[in-house]
Amino acid sequence: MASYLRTYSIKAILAGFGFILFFSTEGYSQFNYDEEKVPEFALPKLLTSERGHAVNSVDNWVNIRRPELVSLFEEHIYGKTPPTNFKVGYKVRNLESDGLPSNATAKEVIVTFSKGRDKLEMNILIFLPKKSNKPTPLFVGLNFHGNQVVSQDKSITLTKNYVINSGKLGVKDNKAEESSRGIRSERWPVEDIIKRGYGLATIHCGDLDPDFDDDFKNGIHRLMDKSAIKKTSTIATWAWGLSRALDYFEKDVQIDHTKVTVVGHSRLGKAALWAGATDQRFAIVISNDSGCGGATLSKRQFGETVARINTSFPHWFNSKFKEYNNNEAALPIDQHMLIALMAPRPVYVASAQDDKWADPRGEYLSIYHSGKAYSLFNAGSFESINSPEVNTPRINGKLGYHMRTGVHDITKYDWERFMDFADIHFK
Ligand code: GTR
Repeated sequence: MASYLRTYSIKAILAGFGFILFFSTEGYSQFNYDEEKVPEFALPKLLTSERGHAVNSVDNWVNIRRPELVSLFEEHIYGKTPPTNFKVGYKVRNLESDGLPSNATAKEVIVTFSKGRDKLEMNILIFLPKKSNKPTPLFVGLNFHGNQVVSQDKSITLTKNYVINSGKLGVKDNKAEESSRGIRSERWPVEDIIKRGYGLATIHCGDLDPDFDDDFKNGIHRLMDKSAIKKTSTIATWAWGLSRALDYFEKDVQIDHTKVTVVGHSRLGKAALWAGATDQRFAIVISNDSGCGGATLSKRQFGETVARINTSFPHWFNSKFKEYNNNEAALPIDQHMLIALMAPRPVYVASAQDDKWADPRGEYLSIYHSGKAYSLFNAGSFESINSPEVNTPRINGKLGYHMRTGVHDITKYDWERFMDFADIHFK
């Protein structure tokens, strides 16, 4: 126990240190931000099967290419999704308080996964419109620092789990404090979402797997067989949690589980994409500034690189992905194929102009090239390889993209576009 605690705190200090380094300009300077200096690169062929056959029908895609690609992403990048052989229990706690958005009802659903005597709890915070007499379509996304950051309201449970240091008030030594209530409310515009007729559910990613490299000893990994642990990754585990939330939505009569949009920002956008790829029950998939290992192309040398992400965050991806450090050309897949795994469901990629680290151009190219899979379904594709102007969303069939002005963040502008997109497909 003592040595475990020691490892835990040393890792926490290192994680904090890495965070400071990451945000110092020095850490950035060695990376390429010059479009002119992007070396030529070749993308693997989306519509050619591993046996070299042309994939030219929906049938070929669904039965041959899609399963091949899911396996390739598992093998080379994300690892295996944790198993589902746990006993699952649900406990609902309605929140009643004046501090909650006036147009919403709120509840927490405590999902307990148990194996023998060991158990893990995941807390889903759900807001639904007060005035609704039919099942509500819902957005679901993970949060970085605990559900309490969404609203100042005191009735929301303050997470006791490890949170990453935010550089903002309210987190000390990777523990959330009372003052963290509402610190991210601008990222979660609950009232606006409810006004537009949607519900919102969020889960702290640290409930599933705390975001530091501990060789998978905590979170749901505690309950898993050793052999399975080695094959997974933190991104796959977060995606697994999103799917388990969807299991609950299927049982809740207030929620329209056929209209659940999975959304995520940054590292949690990577998780949203992998959740959408592995679980086709998600009706719409949205990536916000997810960058390297998310929506952007790995083979394009711009901003964050595979070597850098694997060094800073070794736990996010599987061990095989490390073989592509400074060796992206050898990767048999790239992220346009990940976006294509959403086909024919609607998918939206959002970038921010000044978020060069996430490579907005690479994010656009990724969704652009995924269009070939969407075309098999007559579900749209972008005509132009040129990125659209800033603040000018581009939508064609089931594909959506925008690049807003500003920095790495998820803003009211982003949410409004996501809801416009959901309106097109749901209403
Ligand atoms: C950065 C990481 C990015 C992105 C970001 C975030 O440190 O390099 O890939 O995921 O964190 O999650 O905010």
